[in-house]
Amino acid sequence: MSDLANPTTNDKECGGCASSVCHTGNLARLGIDTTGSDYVVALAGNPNTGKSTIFNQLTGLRQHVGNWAGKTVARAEGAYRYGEHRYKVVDLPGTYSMLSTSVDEEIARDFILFARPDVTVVVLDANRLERNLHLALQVTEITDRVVLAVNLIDEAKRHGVTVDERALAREMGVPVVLMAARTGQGVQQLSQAIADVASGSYPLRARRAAYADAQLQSAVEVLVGQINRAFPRLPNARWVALRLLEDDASIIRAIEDGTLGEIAPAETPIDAAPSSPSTLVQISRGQASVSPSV
Ligand SMILES: Nc1nc2c(ncn2[C@@H]2O[C@H](COP(=O)(O)OP(=O)(O)O)[C@@H](O)[C@H]2O)c(=O)[nH]1
Ligand SMILES: [Mg+2]
Repeated sequence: MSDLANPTTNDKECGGCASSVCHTGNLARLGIDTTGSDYVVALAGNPNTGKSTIFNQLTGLRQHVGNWAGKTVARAEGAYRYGEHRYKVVDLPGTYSMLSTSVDEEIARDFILFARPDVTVVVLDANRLERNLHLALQVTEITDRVVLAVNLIDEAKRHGVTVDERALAREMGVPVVLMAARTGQGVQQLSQAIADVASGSYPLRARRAAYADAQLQSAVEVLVGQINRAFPRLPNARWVALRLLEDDASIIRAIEDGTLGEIAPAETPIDAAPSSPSTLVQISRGQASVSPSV
């Protein structure tokens, strides 16, 4: 275990020093200096799972930690260096679902979907693993560049709950790190897991839902083709197609008002593309009434 296990020492060293570098083992906290980052790391998770606590441990910054809703109003950014690479970390607002229902959730969802961070850390509460894994499964639908940080294991231990991180990593196909972030436990291991995923040295095999339904499968394929033509640079067309088939109001709105195009600007003007956004929505509505359950 590194000296990160003793956050008091680190806090004293860092002391809010956003400008100076604080070294802790292989990890150097770079505060707000995100220049020259090699990789972007997003911190996602349900509210109160310890995202901001982990953000602070990694960057040496003091993003507000507390337990009221909406405390991470926008996304906070900071940086650290681990080994030879610099990492920009983005502390996203708490989210229960990638099927966003609030502005906060939309910020988190759009960042993971469209800004395509090199690594998305999904922070989970070890005491509410089942509920928290719902979000983890939705994120692994979008990207397999994921690390699961199972936090609050100190509390879980007190409640007699143990988490088998190897079994979870096997099931989910991504690395799992057990953490008690408030005391710094697991921060070094998290940095290593992030480095492994960022560099591609971890053999990722993220769990994906298999769509056995042939009708659904072909509806998705038709829509993916149309979406790619309307928004050639949009990542995750498959995810957008599934949401359209579900009649997801926020995605339909983003297509109709052009926001989806702004997120990932088209290389060719949308008018010149064979499929316009409004045809897309019509096409999705014309598809067989199959309902994907992601
Ligand atoms: N016992 C314990 N509490 C923690 C741990 N990590 C965070 N907390 C506390 O959990 C609460 C929520 O943490 P915060 O980082 O604000 O969560 P966020 O909403 O996900 O950003 C705060 O009171 C933290 O001090 C941990 O590993 N163990
Ligand atoms: Mg927070």
